[in-house]
Amino acid sequence: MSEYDVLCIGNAIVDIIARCDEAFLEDNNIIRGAMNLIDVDRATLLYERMGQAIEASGGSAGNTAAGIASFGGRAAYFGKVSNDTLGGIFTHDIRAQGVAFDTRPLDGNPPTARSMIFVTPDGERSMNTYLGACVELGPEDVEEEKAKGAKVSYFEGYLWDPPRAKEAIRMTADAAHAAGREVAMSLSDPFCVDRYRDEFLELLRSGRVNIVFANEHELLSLYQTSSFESALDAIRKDCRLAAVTRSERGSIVVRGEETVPVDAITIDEVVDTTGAGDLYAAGFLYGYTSGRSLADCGRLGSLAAGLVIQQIGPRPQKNLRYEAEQAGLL
Ligand code: GMP
Repeated sequence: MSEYDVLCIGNAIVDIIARCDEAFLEDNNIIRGAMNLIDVDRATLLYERMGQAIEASGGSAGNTAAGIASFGGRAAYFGKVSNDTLGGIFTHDIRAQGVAFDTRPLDGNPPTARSMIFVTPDGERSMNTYLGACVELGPEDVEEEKAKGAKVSYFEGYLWDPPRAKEAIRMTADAAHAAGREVAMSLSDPFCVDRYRDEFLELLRSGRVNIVFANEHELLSLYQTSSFESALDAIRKDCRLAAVTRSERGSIVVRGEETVPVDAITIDEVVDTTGAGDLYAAGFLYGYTSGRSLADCGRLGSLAAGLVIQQIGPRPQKNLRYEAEQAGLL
């Protein structure tokens, strides 16, 4: 018996979200559509320049865990916050969604991570992340029983930025595999892939990672090619199961010789793309751990991703189980 469907591991971050125009990104040297890492001084500067904002719990894998719980799945989370206001908000929100979250918080220093997210009129999000407490996540935070008891352990590629989180991932993956479980990862961001390309390829090729989530840009970055077809062929060989998202063109799931194209849902207006990939992974992994076909896993991913981009903030306000039932997917 498994205790959890999915254990998610990631940088525990509170998002601070505001709209801006295109010029703002250029004037402030923010790479559009990317996750930009910032230090505390730049965080202060950007916050001073930011317009009226709203705060919402985020963190890529945290959003995935919250999404899985919203579908009715059993989710757990490892991530480091501090004992401060933002840490309290993060902890409240993820637990209120029904996710088991017991990572010991820091005593206040460094403070809980925050990402200042600027959303341009087209709905694209450009993130500026101060990692704060996340730099302290390490092997001492691995709750082995949770890793052994989860059908899938899923982590973000972003965890290669803080210094010791990768050690926690290796421990978790080994515990999971020893218990006959599977390990999944997200490639997170094309620039993150560029920073850790060789290590990510090694994770896939060594079999430490069994399932990979990537968007088109991350996949092309991984293989340093401009050809989607050749990148897809490469990932097929490097990883047992891959789900590649392509914004409004939906996603493609590949497993060996199998190729499953999945449509995106029809969207009225893209409000804020924050969380699209995270919620795609949530839907997919909820479906996967409940034994559904790859096509249905992809459809559940499309539904959750499509809902989260029609609202502000990275965690769906709607109940995903209800929405999936209404859509005839559950
Ligand atoms: O990016 C992950 C997923 O989010 C995609 O596979 C789509 O399901 C969804 N998505 C992201 N951007 C868009 C968009 O612009 N339009 C639509 N319809 N879906 C999107």
